[in-house]
Amino acid sequence: MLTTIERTTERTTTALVSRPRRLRRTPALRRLACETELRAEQLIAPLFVMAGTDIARPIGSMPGQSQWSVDRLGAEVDELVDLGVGAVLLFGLPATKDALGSAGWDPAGPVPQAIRALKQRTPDLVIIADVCLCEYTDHGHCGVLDDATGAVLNDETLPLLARVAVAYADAGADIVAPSAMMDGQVAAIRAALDVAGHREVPILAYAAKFASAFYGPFREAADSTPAFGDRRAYQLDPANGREALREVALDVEEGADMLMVKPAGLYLDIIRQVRDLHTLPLVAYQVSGEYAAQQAAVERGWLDERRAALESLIAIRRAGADLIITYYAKAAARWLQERSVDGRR
Ligand code: PB1
Repeated sequence: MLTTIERTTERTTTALVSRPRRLRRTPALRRLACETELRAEQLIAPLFVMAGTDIARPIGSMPGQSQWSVDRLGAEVDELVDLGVGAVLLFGLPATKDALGSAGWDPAGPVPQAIRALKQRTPDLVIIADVCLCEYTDHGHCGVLDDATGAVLNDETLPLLARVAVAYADAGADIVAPSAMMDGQVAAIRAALDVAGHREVPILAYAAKFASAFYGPFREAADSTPAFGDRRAYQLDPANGREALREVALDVEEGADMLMVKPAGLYLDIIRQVRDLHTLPLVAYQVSGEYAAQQAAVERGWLDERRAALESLIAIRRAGADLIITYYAKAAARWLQERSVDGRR
């Protein structure tokens, strides 16, 4: 004798029109129905290269990441290439700093040296060079300062960023990536590259880069913490989504070849809107603080490193990023390799 609840349930189940769980029943069906792909080729590994020799110095705030001298960088890059990682993004730590950041355009500096060495070792590896002054200035800001007010001078910084970009292109960089958030930086760098004979070198614009609380570990790794103040007078307010879209549109107008949103995890809405508004390749940067926060939870046993990392990367891809700059690049490429072997989803 069926009770009222059982009768009702029986009517409901027989009347069920759709059963979405049918496609989640087995790993094979889940693979078939998977909507968002994550491949090693879509990952870009940030690397810190410093002056000196025989240095592979772990970064305390970013477990698994190191500062490399050029001679020690090669073996790390070989691993990335073997794992199929799409590209590397180089940041320089110079031997000396000054108010203008002149070590940035020194052809003997760590980044040009690393570019030449890596191009010799692995000619096919895509090398992206971050273009900014903050790693090279003794005050840690991304541009030159007004002596009286301490403000970052936009127009005076542009030719210096252009010199850095040309120095990296001269060394053989495949792509330059201006991250200073100066108005007009893409146009200035494009003009300088063309005049210097680098018409074919693309620009990956850090188009929507927010004044985020999640850059701390990077600043420790790159020794680029501002000596005073902050970057809110040139990086975007996290509250301003529409302003970010205006910045992206300006970089497209100035000739950007690729666009970036940064950080990533807290800015999936911006990634989605930029994806829907523009057709250029879209890169998202999962920044140091996003990585460090997850790793801290992993170290406390609160998160499963592999599952949490891959989920965070899938989310960025699902939001619309074609490529992801991530400190998980090597680990994720390895997990993806293993998964393609054991078929786990
Ligand atoms: O991983 C990160 O936190 C990236 C930090 C990023 C590098 N482009 C900038 C963060 C900062 O504002 O210090 C560096 C600015 N040129």
